[in-house]
Formats: sequence, structure tokens, C-alpha cells
Amino acid sequence: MAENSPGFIDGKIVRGEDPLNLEMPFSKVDQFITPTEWFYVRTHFPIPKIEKRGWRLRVEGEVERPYELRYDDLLKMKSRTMVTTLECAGNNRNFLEPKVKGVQWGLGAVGTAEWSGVPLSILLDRAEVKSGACDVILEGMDGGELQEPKRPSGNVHFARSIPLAKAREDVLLAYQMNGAELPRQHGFPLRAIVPGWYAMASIKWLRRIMVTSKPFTGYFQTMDYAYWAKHGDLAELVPLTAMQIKAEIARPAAGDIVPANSNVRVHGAAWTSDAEITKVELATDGGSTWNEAKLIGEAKPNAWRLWEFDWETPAKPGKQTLIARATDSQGRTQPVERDSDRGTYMINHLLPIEVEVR
Ligand SMILES: Nc1nc2c(c(=O)[nH]1)N[C@H]1C(S)=C(S)[C@@H](COP(=O)(O)O)O[C@H]1N2
Ligand SMILES: [Mo]
Repeated sequence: MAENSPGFIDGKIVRGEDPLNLEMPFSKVDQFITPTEWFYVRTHFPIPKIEKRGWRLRVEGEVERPYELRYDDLLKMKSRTMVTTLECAGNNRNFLEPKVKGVQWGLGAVGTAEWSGVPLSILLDRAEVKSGACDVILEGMDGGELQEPKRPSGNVHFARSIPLAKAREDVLLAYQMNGAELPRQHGFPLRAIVPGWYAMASIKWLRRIMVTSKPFTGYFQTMDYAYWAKHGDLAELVPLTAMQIKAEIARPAAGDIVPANSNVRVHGAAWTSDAEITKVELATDGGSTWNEAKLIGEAKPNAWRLWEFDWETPAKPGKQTLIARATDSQGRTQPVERDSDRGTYMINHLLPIEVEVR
């Protein structure tokens, strides 16, 4: 499909208009930082209209000194910049057989940006967190009525929690993306960036930070964005957290035609959580033989790593199946088969991409 056709908005694939869900065509990926205009957009409710002047961020709950911040207050605080990859927990859902409900993401509900803002730890310290606190709820300004049968009645805001230790470790409250003011669809004026976690935790349009003394069991970490962890016959609902290791092929893309008997550059990106990508392998024969790809560009914690492979295409024309597989410094790699307890999320099993040699 051409990028100016009706299925596209600003060069991104439309996966939903109300609420707005836009996917980056993954075949665009050939640089470490994803330009803001290509970055995927995931929303659950209408995008709130927020003005800097009237906006406040409330910090409360199990703290000695609850307070409110204005936008200007944030700009005066110590800032930090970091590069982080965000991936939607439902990325690759389009590849599941049989089909499951949810936004039908292909390869591109993922992107890497440079985020600047104030470490959450600074805001928490200022509030003086009480001993006994264990969880930090981040709440967005966006909300509405839910449709699913097990919904709570009335309005629900998009909210999720992070354990206090993680909240203090590396969570950033970002007001800039790629060196410019955070765009509206990405959470203006302020969003969280939770490195290494699926992006549902990176709450946009922040309005409240609430410290609690017991783990939060809100809608978006129990009824939604959770999976079944099995302990023998006992199944326990666990909120999604860390991104699972994955490699994706940017080019050639599924259905592409490549010349026979020539050198074709196969390239893409690979990522994991709290570890380094140490190896990306590529099979060009459907998975019988694996060749090591070259890791290129920068290696930064909780950011994807680009890779490439020089493929000597067969002399004989026909269909070829490409599969990429990543391994990280903790020895983790991707499963061959889909684990059905993961429901509609955490899709990181090996994905075959079929191309035609001609
Ligand atoms: N307030 C709020 N924050 C949110 C969401 C949302 O709908 N509302 N969606 C989450 C999900 S599921 C994802 S994948 C990321 C997407 O961030 P992006 O749109 O900047 O790519 O935002 C997260 N933060
Ligand atoms: Mo998501």
C-alpha cells in the first residue's frame, strides 16, 4: 500500500482511528533513533487537550508531603536525557493464528527515541515516601467508559503502577522527545518512560502520581495488560512488565522481490530488557541453518540494537523464508512456538518473513 493512500496517516499505518492507533512501517527502520513523525501511536481514549498553564501534576498517597507541580516547576528541576525503546505489548499480534482480539499490530508498534525530563526519584524524594510504601501508581488525564463485560462502571482513567524500587531506579518523567517538546499524541505535557518494560507502563498525559502501601490492581494491570503465570495447576494473573527479547527484519519486507544470485543486505533491529543483545542470527532457508548477523551502531541499555547481514541469494528463483533470532547477555533467546498463556501480549516467538527470489 502506498504511504499516501487512505490506510495511512503521516506515513504511518492506521490500525484504528477512534481511539487513534498508528503503526510505523517497520521497513523504515535503518537508524538508531526513530524520527518522531514515524513513531507509533497507541491510545485507549480520546487524546486529552491540555494547556501548559492550567496543567498540574499531583504527587500524593503514602508520602509525608503531598504537593502539586506546575509545568514551569518541572523545567527548573534537574533533568536527564536517555535513549529508550518503547514497544507495545501487543506488537506482532497480526501474526497470531488463530486471530485474537485487540489492535492488529504488525512489526511496527515499536520505536526508539531520546527522552528528556526529570527522574521520578527526584519527585518521590521531594514528597518523602513513607516507610511501608511499595508501589507507585501513574495516572493519565485520559479516560472514558470501557466496553468489555468485566469493566468497572463509569469513567476509568488510563493508569498503571510500578514497584517503588523500579520507580526510583530509572523511570523518567519526560517533557521532551527527540530534542523537541513532547507532541500531543505522545503524552504532552508529561509522560513516564519506563525503560525495559512494555510501553503500557509509560503513562502519557500524566496528572497524578500516587504512592501506595499495597500493589495496585487497577483495570490495566489485571483485566488488561496481564498474563497467566502457571505454577502447576495454579494459574496466577500477573501484570505485564519486562519486554521479551526479539529481533525483527526491516528489509527485505514480506512479499519483497530480491534478485537471484546476488548480494542483498538484510537488516533490522533487536531488543531485550536489562541486558545487552549479544547475537542476532538469520536463517534464509526457513530455519535449517543459522548465520550470525553483524551488530552495528550503538549499544545502549534498554534501547534496540541495529543489525545487518549480507545475504548471497540463491541462483534458483523461488520463495525463501527469512527468520531472525536474537540472544542476549543473560543467555535468553526467542521461543520457536507461541506460548498461549501469554494471551494477546508478549509475542516474541520466531516470525518467518517470506520473500521471492527472482
Ligand atoms: N495515559 C495513557 N498512557 C499510555 C497509553 C494510553 O492510552 N493512555 N497507552 C500506553 C500504551 S499501551 C503504549 S504502547 C504507549 C504508546 O506510546 P506512544 O503512543 O508514544 O508510542 O503508551 C502507553 N501510555
Ligand atoms: Mo501498548
